[in-house]
Amino acid sequence: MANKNFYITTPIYYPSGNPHMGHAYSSIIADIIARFKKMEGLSVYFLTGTDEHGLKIQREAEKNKKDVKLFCDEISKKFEELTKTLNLSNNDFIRTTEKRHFKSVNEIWNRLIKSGDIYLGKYSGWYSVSDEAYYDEDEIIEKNGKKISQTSGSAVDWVEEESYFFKLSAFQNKLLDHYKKNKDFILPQSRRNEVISFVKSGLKDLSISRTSFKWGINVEKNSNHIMYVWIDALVNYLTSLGYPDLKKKKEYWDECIHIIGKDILKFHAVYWPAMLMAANLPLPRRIFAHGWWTNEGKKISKSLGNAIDPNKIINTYGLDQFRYFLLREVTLGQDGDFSEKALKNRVNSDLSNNFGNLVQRIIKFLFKNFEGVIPFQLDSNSLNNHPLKDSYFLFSKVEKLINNFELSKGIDEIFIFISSLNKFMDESEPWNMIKSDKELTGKILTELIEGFRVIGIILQPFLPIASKLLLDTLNID
Ligand code: ME8
Repeated sequence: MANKNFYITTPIYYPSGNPHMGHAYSSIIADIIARFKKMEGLSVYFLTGTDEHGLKIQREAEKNKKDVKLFCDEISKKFEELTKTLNLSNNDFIRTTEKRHFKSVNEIWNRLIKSGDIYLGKYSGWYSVSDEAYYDEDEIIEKNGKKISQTSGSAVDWVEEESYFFKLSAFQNKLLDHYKKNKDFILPQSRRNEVISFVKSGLKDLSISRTSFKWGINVEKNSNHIMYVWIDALVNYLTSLGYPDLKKKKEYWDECIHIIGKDILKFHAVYWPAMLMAANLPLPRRIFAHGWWTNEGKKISKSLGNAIDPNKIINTYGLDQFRYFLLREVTLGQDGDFSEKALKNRVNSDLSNNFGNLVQRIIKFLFKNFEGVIPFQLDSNSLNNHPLKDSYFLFSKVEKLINNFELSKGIDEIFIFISSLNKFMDESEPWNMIKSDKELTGKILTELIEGFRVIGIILQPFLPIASKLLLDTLNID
């Protein structure tokens, strides 16, 4: 029997600034999959939250002249509010400053000590506070007299201090073996290939503690060391399930999918599985890295001040409209470019013209001519060459696509069906037909409304508001 549990996570976001469209994107992808899995009858656990430690957050709080915990409280609240605005179906919102998380992180650290995978040494190298990441010399370039990371463009500082290390190098072959045996552990395949060549090129031990600042989880037995924020952050996925006590929710962990942006793939696909291997814990099932959004061709960045506020977009265009655009505009896994013009086009042509008008016209017509009562008894055997016939295969088609992370194609299929209903309506012209043949008109309307029923059901994970409205109008539970 198939496993009945399903666990899906978003990255936990840094509350260093207000949430923006990129954050909303990861969360919406995870929400659609979570809702779809629920519809399939699985017991779903969906986690999101905020990643609150590290020098980046400490500095941001200092810049704002705020106590760092109060600063996190304030911004984390905005991320939590966004889960409501986005109507996310998450079961938990985790904050890494919570007590439960300290307990869980300490347990992992102690396990790594016990397995002999942590040792004390001295780190000297480049570190980017903005990326909370270490870089090798060959990843650094000079721009306007400043050292920056070649991949992210963020400034780097030279760091030299005592540090604990994780023996990442010892896991190179085990990781490669895992990728080989689990072909869809990292998706899309192009990202998998990137990770494999990165790991093949050789892994160095990872510095996992710092002594030069205070905002983080102290190493219990050597408290002037603060754990590296990524070691702390990744463990959140276990904390939420009750770790170290996994008794109640272990089955979720076995079915875990991490949805992340491509920027944090190395942490999830290399560091995290190695940590889990060292701690003798099972690995997540899959890691899916989606692409990156730009704003009218420009990278979204704090310095450019061009982050798109999802609240504003939703207030102006609506939540379903925003969800639809993000999904339909780019193939999941690829990069996309945001512009209000593109959003307006999508919303007008697909949602309003293709979908909204069809439903409104037919329902109005039904009320005017049939007092809102479905006039005909549908016989599904008489549906040869009828667009409805295909609709009964739509669920399994969309299901396959979603299980393959082809969310854009999934929604595409639904809108192809909506177009075929539009064509059917145009060709059968119920508004003319009613003058000569009320019975046949009733049959056509019934068929169209049956089509709406199918659409209303299958659109639920994608467009929760519009689908609810449609199903409520049709009086379908
Ligand atoms: O990296 N396009 O947090 P973060 C698409 N705390 N997605 C984007 C995006 C964009 N322009 N900008 C951000 C962190 N994202 C860590 C994660 S997980 C244990 C710790 C999304 O606040 C995307 O999912 O910088 C990316 O991976 C994430 O936000 C980074 O959020």
